[in-house]
Amino acid sequence: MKQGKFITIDGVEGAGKSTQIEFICSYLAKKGVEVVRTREPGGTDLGEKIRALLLGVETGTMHSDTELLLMFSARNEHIQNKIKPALAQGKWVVSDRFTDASFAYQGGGRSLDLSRIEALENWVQGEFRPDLTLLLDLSVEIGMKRIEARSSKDRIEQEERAFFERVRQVFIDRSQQYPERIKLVDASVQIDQVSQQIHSYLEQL
Ligand code: Z5A
Repeated sequence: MKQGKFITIDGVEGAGKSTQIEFICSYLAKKGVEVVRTREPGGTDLGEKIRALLLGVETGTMHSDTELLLMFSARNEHIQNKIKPALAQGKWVVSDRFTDASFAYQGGGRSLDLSRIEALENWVQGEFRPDLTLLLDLSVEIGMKRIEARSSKDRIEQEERAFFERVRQVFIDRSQQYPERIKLVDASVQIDQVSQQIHSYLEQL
């Protein structure tokens, strides 16, 4: 049976994920590929409700383990009810963030034990992993400058700079740990130059 490909895109805030997802989806569409665009946390009706709890400032404080478990609860819905069914129909799925973000934000940012995140990854996903992960790498300073014009920050965006430095470091570490899957993209350059780097990885896929 024809099986689609699963592409994820990740990075610190302001790295340009949303901008580049537009490029990826239109590139694949031109190639005649049917694409499902989605995001995490979220992507399903229940997942979007969990997203609102996770990111809404009105939620207030939340234990870091609760945050991690909610990320994986939303992810389970996403995989079972959206990602896997689409792939089985031969569609390609492009997700704005996936499990690498749990390692970076909850593992790096919140300093949770990475082996516990791995245990959840194996439980929820089994051997299921993206075919390609594009990691948009950018200094925290530039990323923050790019989004500072936004009127409000979500619950996680309100963290201090050191949190996001730890997030970035875990992303970089993972790209070195899984070089076959995770491709580091220099996101500090102009939009079309970022797209060019992504283009070459898509061609390889
Ligand atoms: N999270 C988590 O903690 N654990 C998990 O497991 C998962 C997620 C899955 C989701 O937010 C939050 O959930 C996120 C991680 C956490 N938390 N935080 N904080 P999200 O992914 O929905 O939103 P985001 O991370 O805040 O993304 P973003 O801020 O929207 O950034 P972006 O999509 O990467 O950037 P953009 O919107 O494409 O671009 C930002 C601006 O920069 C915009 O004005 C662009 O025109 C501009 N831009 C883009 N590229 C360039 C270049 N190359 N040069 C100059 N300017 C550029």
